Amino acid sequence: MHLRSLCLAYTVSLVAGTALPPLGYERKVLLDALSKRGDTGESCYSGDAPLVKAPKTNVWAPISAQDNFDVWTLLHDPATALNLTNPDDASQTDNYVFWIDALHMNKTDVLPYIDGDGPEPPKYARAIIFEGGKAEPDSQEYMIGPLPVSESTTVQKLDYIYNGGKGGSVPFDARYVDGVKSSALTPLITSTMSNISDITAALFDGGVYFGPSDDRTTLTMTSGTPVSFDGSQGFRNILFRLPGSGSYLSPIDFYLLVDCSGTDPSHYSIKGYVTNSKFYPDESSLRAAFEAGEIAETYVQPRDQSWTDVDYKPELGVRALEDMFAPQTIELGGKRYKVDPEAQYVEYMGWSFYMSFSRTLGIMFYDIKFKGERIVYELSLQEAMAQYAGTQPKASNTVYHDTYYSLGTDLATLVEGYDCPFGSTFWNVSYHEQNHTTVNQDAICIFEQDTGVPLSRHRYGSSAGDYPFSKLGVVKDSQLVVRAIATVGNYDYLFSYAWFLDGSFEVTVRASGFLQSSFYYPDQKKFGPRIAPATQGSLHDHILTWKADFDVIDTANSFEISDLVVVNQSQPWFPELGEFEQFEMNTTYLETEERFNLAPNAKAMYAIVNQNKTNVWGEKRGYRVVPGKSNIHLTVLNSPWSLKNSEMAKYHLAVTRQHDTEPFGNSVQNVNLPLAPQQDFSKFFDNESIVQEDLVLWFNLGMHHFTRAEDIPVTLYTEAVSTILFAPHNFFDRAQDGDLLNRRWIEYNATTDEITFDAYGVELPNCAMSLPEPVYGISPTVEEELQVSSP
Ligand SMILES: *[C@@H]1O[C@H](CO)[C@@H](O)[C@H](O)[C@H]1NC(C)=O
Ligand SMILES: *[C@@H]1O[C@H](CO)[C@@H](O)[C@H](O)[C@H]1NC(C)=O
Ligand SMILES: *[C@@H]1O[C@H](CO)[C@@H](O)[C@H](O)[C@H]1NC(C)=O
Ligand SMILES: *[C@@H]1O[C@H](CO)[C@@H](O)[C@H](O)[C@H]1NC(C)=O
Ligand SMILES: *[C@@H]1O[C@H](CO)[C@@H](O)[C@H](O)[C@H]1NC(C)=O
Ligand SMILES: *[C@@H]1O[C@H](CO)[C@@H](O)[C@H](O)[C@H]1NC(C)=O
Ligand SMILES: *[C@@H]1O[C@H](CO)[C@@H](O)[C@H](O)[C@H]1NC(C)=O
Ligand SMILES: *[C@@H]1O[C@H](CO)[C@@H](O)[C@H](O)[C@H]1NC(C)=O
Ligand SMILES: *[C@@H]1O[C@H](CO)[C@@H](O)[C@H](O)[C@H]1NC(C)=O
Ligand SMILES: *[C@@H]1O[C@H](CO)[C@@H](O)[C@H](O)[C@H]1NC(C)=O
Ligand SMILES: [Cu+2]
Repeated sequence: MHLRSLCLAYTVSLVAGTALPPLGYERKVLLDALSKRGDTGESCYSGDAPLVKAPKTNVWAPISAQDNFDVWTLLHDPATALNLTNPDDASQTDNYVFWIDALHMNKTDVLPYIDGDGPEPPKYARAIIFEGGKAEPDSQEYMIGPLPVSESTTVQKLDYIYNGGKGGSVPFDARYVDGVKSSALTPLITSTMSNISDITAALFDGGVYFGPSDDRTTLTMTSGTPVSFDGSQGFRNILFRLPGSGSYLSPIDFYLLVDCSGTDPSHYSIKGYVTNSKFYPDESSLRAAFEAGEIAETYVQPRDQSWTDVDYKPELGVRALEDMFAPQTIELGGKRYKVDPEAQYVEYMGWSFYMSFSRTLGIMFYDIKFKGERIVYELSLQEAMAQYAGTQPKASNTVYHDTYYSLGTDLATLVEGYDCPFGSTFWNVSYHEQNHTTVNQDAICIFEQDTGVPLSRHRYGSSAGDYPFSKLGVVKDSQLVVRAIATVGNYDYLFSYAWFLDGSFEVTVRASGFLQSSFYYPDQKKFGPRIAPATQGSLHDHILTWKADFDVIDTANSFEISDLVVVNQSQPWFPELGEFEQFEMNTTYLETEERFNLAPNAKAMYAIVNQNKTNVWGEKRGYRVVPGKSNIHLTVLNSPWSLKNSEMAKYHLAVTRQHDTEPFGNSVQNVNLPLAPQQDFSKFFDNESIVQEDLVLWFNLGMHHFTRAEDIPVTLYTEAVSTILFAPHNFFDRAQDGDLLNRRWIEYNATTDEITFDAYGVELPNCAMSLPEPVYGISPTVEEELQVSSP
């Protein structure tokens, strides 16, 4: 048995070196290659994951294309009296559909179905309708059901999931800035910028803006959110940039501040201009300063943006042996997980779960069980927020809530072998736009991977041979990963959910993609370093909030805190020490709903336990919260841009009582309501008891993004990563590794000098393919290579 017999050779010869293949190409090549068996052995690739039938209907599944179409049709039926206009023809003062998605299922209705003989709960859609045609224009959300549409289907206002006081209504000025809303502002911007085109051309290397569809335009504009504080005013703080694929990294030093409250564009006005860190309230003051020579730009954005491309840059030099195919994860023995692609149901090594998808939250997990016992009812991302720091108007006025941008619709095709290992299982996601449904192909991948470390091991005995015998046990580790990548504008958030053999599971988020950067001001380095000729990397926070509705065995759970405390104690057998310091655990239970931060020095252990279920040792069965990398919360807690609409991001952890009326930590148009939120997460904490109740844990992952030159061209996943692990804690009577056959048990008898070696029948598959011959001889060192390649 030789490691060199692995079946990577085909991938080496067929995949490496091909020029820019279309997406999915590598996968096809691999499958073709692996299905062509070599003469000398069998393929290691054993095809698709075995199928399994999900025990129940996936009641959390997205609504079908047909249901969406029928809901769309019902909403537009004059009898429904919503007075809707086709969105493509709509103006701000019309009523039109923003989007349709599945409504979150009430847990109260679902549990009797998945746990007993209860009826399958009815499915509902939710629809956000922009109602500009009303006396008080707003956005109103509706619930439509039961589905499929029938005579009993009703269209009702969807208010019960929001606690801001206005239910599903969002004032016009806080509404999502769609094409209709942004084009209403275009004439004013176009006129304003046209009138100063001589100034911008002189300052910004010919940069002019005559509107989005004018051939002379050489600038592009962008504005952040929020665009309102409480829905009673609308504004836009616009930044101009160079257009192109690297626009995010090519800002110029020019900002336009606009008042655009209400639906009537004739009332929109310019509040002022900002450049050179100075504010000019009107064109004449800007022009006067320009003509007096008071405005000048030291730095110039390069028009050529090829430096922002994530392509091969030979000017960085050559690395020895890097032209060889890199190591890969391959499921050598065949796929060890089962799927029901129809029901989006997965089983792996004792785990089972259903998956769902929403256009705002992306992928979600339901009814997560290990060895038949429920651990988590729901695990889902709730928000991906980012808040920027900076003195200039755009950075200061940037708080992103990516659910606002329908993060789920940005899960796109994954590149096999690069985003996910070769041979992964790929699933599509689909979402609805108007009366049709869009499929994003291969946007979710599932694969099992080698973690590269053993799960557990121990060696007894000594190599010196002074023990009569030695023994060594070592268990192979691996994990199933479900992954998706959401490219929301500039950022590529990579979400991985890993399911471990011992009953642990881990959530990881990584960020790559372009920084939202600022123009470079040498006196503003406190907001980030210079990272390109005229670009500053803007300091910012990413905070991503998850909901984990734990049901440890059942819904009666408690939140346990085991705090390490140092106490002075005396022990009678050490009379000479008197009182001396010891540390012990002070275990308590959170009594009421609370938000809190992780204890410093990780001195507290947190666990969700079922006080009423004990293991064989009489200990309460639970799951531990094991913080990982970069468990942070939002830095600024009292910013007007994120005051009350970002409450979910302000603590590391929060525990609430589960309610059907509190399915989400945030609402999708909350970003424009910092002072009068539609959903105020802090209101969840109303002193309800959480001892042996149905608990929800909300946790935050993220990064304080201390920007750096290495964020060019894009942020690297190595550093921009945050993780959290959940691990069984007295949930079992012992570690769940004893039942794994992928292990070695080695015994050595010093008397007889005999070694016995047990592989439990699990052998390395012999695919009988040879890897390229190694290059023998002494090759140059890195230093020698650098001397050769340096000019
Ligand atoms: C229907 O909407 C239009 C705008 O699209 C509006 O002018 C009209 O007044 C509305 N009709 C009713 C009955 O509300
Ligand atoms: C979910 O529960 C809430 C609160 O009881 C109720 O108002 C709502 O109608 C339920 N939703 C569905 C879809 O049944
Ligand atoms: C631009 O200039 C024209 C002509 O002077 C003027 O009518 C218009 O109001 C100006 N636009 C703005 C936004 O000031
Ligand atoms: C994904 O979508 C493509 C194109 O619509 C379809 O051919 C394929 O069967 C889908 N895959 C799965 C797993 O549903
Ligand atoms: C969907 O709506 C568009 C615009 O109203 C319409 O042109 C198209 O025919 C509709 N599609 C179907 C399948 O009805
Ligand atoms: C223990 O006693 C020592 C001596 O009095 C004191 O310095 C120390 O702070 C005490 N530690 C704690 C945890 O109270
Ligand atoms: C244990 O924790 C409780 C609750 O926080 C606290 O009242 C008590 O003082 C702690 N005990 C010790 C020894 O620190
Ligand atoms: C524990 O379980 C018993 C038996 O099922 C039940 O009667 C009791 O109410 C439970 N206690 C708690 C605190 O959940
Ligand atoms: C919370 O409830 C407890 C009893 O359940 C009560 O003693 C306490 O005063 C309440 N706190 C607040 C802030 O309402
Ligand atoms: C080692 O081998 C000797 C001789 O066969 C035997 O007596 C002894 O029991 C063995 N020791 C162990 C630990 O198996
Ligand atoms: Cu960042």
